[in-house]
Amino acid sequence: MTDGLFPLRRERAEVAPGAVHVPGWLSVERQRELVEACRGWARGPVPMRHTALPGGGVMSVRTVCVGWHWQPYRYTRTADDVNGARVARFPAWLVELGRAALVEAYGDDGGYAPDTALVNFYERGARMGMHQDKEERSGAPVVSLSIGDRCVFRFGNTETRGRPYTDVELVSGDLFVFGGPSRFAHHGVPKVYPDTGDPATGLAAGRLNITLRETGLS
Ligand code: MD3
Ligand code: FE
Repeated sequence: MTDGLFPLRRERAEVAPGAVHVPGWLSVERQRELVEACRGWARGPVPMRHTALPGGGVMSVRTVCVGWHWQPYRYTRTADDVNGARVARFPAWLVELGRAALVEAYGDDGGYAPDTALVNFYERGARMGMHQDKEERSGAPVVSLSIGDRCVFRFGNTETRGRPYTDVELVSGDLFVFGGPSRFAHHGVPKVYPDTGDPATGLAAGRLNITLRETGLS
């Protein structure tokens, strides 16, 4: 089945080798807990903000990091591009959630030990251009959790930012795991559909994405 032709596919699928989409993995209750946790991280010690880009622009999404702070294009323990504070520590329950995600996707957690989470918030009109995540020194999978408004997630290839790519609709509660040959593929979020989330998650508007990663740093 081709996602581009069937954007409403809502079954589990391996979109590319190592890239597993599990629709509806998070219960509404679990999503509500995650929204609350993200609200806490967004307040501090490092406030959620639009990341400044080296070229002078800012990203349209707002981001807060947990465990390690990501800035273009490195990880640090302190948020030197925000307020200099040490980022929030990475909680044990989030390690367990990451392992459960890998068991769900691959049948085995592979000793997964995520130590950073990037929380992205998409307000109306926010998007994310095609990019690779390659600041991590580990080839361990990335776990992505979506809450709130539906979006188009574009999953590309490791060679170029352009075609070929596959568009997948991500809905509140969806899990996506990117491991193996998919770990360093280009990807982006070209569109978010406003007011398509379920307020029962605690998110009245917008889209929240949480990614768990292993930095390979110490
Ligand atoms: C595939 N976030 O934070 S999640 C990011 O929805 C990021 O906010 C998007 O891209 C978002 O870097 C997409 C899906 C995702 C995240 C990381 C990946 C896919 C990935 C890393 C490698 C391969
Ligand atoms: Fe990314």
